[in-house]
Amino acid sequence: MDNTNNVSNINKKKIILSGIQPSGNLNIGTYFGAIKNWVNLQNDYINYFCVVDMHAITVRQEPAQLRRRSLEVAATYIACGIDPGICTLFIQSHVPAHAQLSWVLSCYSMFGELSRMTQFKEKSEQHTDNINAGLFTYPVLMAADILIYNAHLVPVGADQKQHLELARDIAVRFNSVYGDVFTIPEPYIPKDGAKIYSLQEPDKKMSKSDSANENSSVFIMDKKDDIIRKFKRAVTDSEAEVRFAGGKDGINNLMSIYSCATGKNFDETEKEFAGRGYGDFKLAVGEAVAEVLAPIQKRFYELMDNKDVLEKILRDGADKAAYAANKTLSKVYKKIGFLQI
Ligand code: ATP
Ligand code: LTN
Repeated sequence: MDNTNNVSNINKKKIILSGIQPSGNLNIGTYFGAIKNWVNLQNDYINYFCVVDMHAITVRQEPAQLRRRSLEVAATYIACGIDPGICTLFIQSHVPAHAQLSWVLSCYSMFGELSRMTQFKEKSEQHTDNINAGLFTYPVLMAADILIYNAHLVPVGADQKQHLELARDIAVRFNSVYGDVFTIPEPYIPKDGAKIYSLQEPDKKMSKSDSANENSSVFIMDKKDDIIRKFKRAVTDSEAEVRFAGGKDGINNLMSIYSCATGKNFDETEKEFAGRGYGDFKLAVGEAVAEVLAPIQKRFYELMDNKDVLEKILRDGADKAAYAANKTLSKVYKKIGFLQI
């Protein structure tokens, strides 16, 4: 890769990188906000998709569960349609260069800018007993994940926009001192599904580490009956009109989810459910989501029954990723003046 993107750009595909933390069961927010877009983009890019286990330990994880979830998240990527034949899939901690670059970048990241990160502020409030330094420097490691592959595009949900901006600022700052070392990455935030909200508190993001109310999130691996039940219980308003409008957070969220699952726009949905109650609509959303998830679940269980295959994909992925990452790291080490012998 070696800065290369500039040199032989003409015939070369651009690079995508993204990742998800193995910090809980994946929900439809992660699917519609992130993974579905990776799948749609993968044929047009050089792709790196990782399971960011080092980010996950910024919050306490039970070791056996972290191990299991790391494999499950990788299996979910493939089950959702990520093709390991054209994408490099790997576990973040298997490529030590991410942590090495992260240290260097932390010396080019300012205390003030890290203090402004909303995710840090939110997680500090949720985990008052464990406001560790990793939680604070989390976005620096994320910048390293991205910059080490010279990624052009980073497909994420809207909540990650601020972290992406920071990664860009760090890259620009570094380049202004040492020349064109890093590609400046762009976020790719989908129009539909950029932020899926909790079914119980529709002004809050549906979050995989929110275990307070099991009806808040629909998980990718939920059974059809549970999916339908959760949508039936979704919080809405006292009107009975399926219409996208201010003050109707619950219905707006269900309309977004319906649009992600069926491809129908809001006008079409309003017409389809004109004069019908919320009960009918909620059932239709539940059925549409269950239909999208059914084939993903089937593939997931097949993959989990073939752990050897999955582990080989991840081993090969880590080798390929490490090769690219180490090239960037060497270049950075040279630029900043680390002795090469
Ligand atoms: P946690 O709650 O453990 O912090 P999370 O649910 O926010 O995790 P991440 O692993 O941080 O999930 O996010 C994975 C990807 O999915 C990111 O690109 C993120 O923007 C996206 N994403 C997560 N939740 C949603 C959501 N509710 N709507 C849209 N995108 C989402
Ligand atoms: N912070 C991201 C996860 C993440 C990520 C990345 C996303 C870690 N490293 C690199 C894109 C690119 C989140 O979703 N919470």
